[in-house]
Amino acid sequence: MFVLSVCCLVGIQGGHAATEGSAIVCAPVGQHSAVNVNAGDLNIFHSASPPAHEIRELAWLVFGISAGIFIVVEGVLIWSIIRFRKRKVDAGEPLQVFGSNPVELAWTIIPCIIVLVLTLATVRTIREVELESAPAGALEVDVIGHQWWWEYRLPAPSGAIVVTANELIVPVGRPIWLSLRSADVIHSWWVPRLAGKTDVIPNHLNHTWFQAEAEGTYLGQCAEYCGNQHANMLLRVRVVSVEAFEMWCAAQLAPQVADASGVDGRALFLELACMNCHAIDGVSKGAFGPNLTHLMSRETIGAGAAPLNPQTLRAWIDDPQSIKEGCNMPSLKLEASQLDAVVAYLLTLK
Ligand code: HEC
Ligand SMILES: [Cu+2]
Repeated sequence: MFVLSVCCLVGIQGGHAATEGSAIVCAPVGQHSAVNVNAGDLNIFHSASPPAHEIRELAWLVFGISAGIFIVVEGVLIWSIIRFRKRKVDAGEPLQVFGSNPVELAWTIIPCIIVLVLTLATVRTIREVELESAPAGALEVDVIGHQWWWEYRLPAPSGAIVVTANELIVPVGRPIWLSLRSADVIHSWWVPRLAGKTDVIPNHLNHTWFQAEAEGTYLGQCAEYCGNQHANMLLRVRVVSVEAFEMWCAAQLAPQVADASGVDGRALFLELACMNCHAIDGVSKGAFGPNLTHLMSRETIGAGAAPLNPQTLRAWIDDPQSIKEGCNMPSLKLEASQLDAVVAYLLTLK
């Protein structure tokens, strides 16, 4: 019992410590860390969506029961240490009890009831968190985990599919049904304030859902160790109004505006290896790296490794390893003039 209570407490407190605090996702962004794009609330107790509420309530229940057990067990322990401590005048041995049926029954039945209550509460939570199929009216989003970034595919109101990376933009108040797949190893999609962790497994389709109650940016991170840049595989869900979502979709589907500043860079993008790994609508079809069609609509680069701005973009193209060491994009060792042209082109991808 004592072990059980301590384990429960440590478990809960561990979970608490790991989710509390503002900026625990400290990406090593090197010299680009002026703005901390990853400061945000990751506290499971600040839930903002039905599955996250369920998980929070269960966490409190388990914590409450464990705390009760802890207080009773520690109380009796401390009481007996004081009551039966060694004294000058020996009070004799405490009462020795052998084979007392009431005592044996009490410490068998009470823990069984506690375990039963916890099991039932957990099963109930799992049933509410894990739905069999998409809730009515849900927006159905495909999520694909890659080492070390997230691909999203979601239908715009027109039915056309928007493909983007690392930042999921969804309308407030609408259920979001995620279908999760992996392109390589096991990842886990976890945005603590919206939903629990869901494993993203190669050759296996998993689902999860959330329904954000308020607009804002919700942060998360890959929660299953997936290789050397696992810590920089961050999640960003931007919950916006229905109108803003529709506008965002329209902008994502809009064709590129031909811009003179991008002409040379576009040619280089096609000449260099970039096009083999990256898709840009109407330009290239590479699928190994993130879709860059509307790159500049994102807030971060490299799945939260740094804020996205012209400086970090240039540093990234020059040498991605300087921002995200070990990531799967090589430095193509471009000359300064090539770098300028490619960056100028990427900056037109709004
Ligand atoms: C071998 C494949 C490969 C090549 C070649 C390649 N990239 Fe990448 N690129 C990637 C991968 C993989 C990522 C994602 C890295 C990560 O976040 O872990 C990436 C990320 C990026 C990003 C950041 C996207 C985002 O939203 O975070 C940009 C911009 C980019 N690449 C541009 C380029 C350009 C320009 C070239 C050519 C000069 C190029 N890439 C060549 C694989 C490649
Ligand atoms: Cu991962």
